[in-house]
Amino acid sequence: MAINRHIQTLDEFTIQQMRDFPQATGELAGLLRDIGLAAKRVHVEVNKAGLVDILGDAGKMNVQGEEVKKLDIFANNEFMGVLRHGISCAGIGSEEMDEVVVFDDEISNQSKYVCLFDPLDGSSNIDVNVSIGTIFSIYRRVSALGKPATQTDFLQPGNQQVAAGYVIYGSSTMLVYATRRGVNGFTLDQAIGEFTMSHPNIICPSSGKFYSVNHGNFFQYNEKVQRYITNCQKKTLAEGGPYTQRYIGSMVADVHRNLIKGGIFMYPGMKDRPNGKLRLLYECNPFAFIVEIAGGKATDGVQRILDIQPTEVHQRTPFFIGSKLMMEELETTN
Ligand code: AHM
Repeated sequence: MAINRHIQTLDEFTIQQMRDFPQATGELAGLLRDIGLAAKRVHVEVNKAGLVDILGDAGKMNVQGEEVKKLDIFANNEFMGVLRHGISCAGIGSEEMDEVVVFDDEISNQSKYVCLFDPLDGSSNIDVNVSIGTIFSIYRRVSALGKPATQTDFLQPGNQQVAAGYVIYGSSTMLVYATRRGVNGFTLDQAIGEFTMSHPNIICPSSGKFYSVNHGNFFQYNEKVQRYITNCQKKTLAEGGPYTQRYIGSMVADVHRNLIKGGIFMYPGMKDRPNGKLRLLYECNPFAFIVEIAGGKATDGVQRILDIQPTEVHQRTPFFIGSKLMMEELETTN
């Protein structure tokens, strides 16, 4: 008898997906379950922010010279701890750690996957109750199983990602992840403590009304980017304009909105910072993968983000991402 259930949890979904592949070992499903667990713990702490002494600076700088918040460290430790104790991950790279960490033990050395994380993106927004997020990227190792993972496993181009996703700690907490089979979103049902399917098969609209960019840096951008931004403002009603500027300063929230509603997000290079601010491996690549699978595009202004061969774990890149037609309009602006 077919049972009509309206609720499908993240674990049920990933296991069901795995059943379509008889050769699957369940490691990826296990990894996503571990990430979901760490995300729930971070959700609890983010929601306590203000009640307990978790707000504010930790009093040190990270490897990129940025202030570290206490919640950054908490989130990093949670993801690190859960994955280290799981059986599906051979090592992780994180915004909060100078070097990648390889879990060199008998079980982890057999694990097929490595992960890269921004444990808490948008953390300068933590103290003011604005949505923040976690971003993750999963690769199949290229080094031999049975041995510790190597740096090469982490320095693969984004087009080699097996899965990528993000968690948004917003008015509700959501986990969105993509594999080559599609993008699906799960909202945390606090009554049962599970991520449940809420946004099946997300498709990014081919165009939208939103453009997201830090206007304060306008005169730091090159002329092409300035012209594109000005064109967004000059669009007539008949052209679907003028576009609306929406910029939270929390990329997870900005890109999530544009993914669902249609729009373009830009963090261009600047005169004094030609590579911009955002990190290729754990900020841009995962979003580029998700948005491309959903039908959108992502570039560094010249080439596809996913085709960039990384050379360093913490390297930065200019970043343009969003609805296909808006991206094409940017590309043809001169
Ligand atoms: P963070 O990891 O220090 O929070 O920096 C990343 C964030 C992104 O979420 C956001 O898009 C960007 O920094 C905002 O930067 P700016 O304030 O320069 O516009």
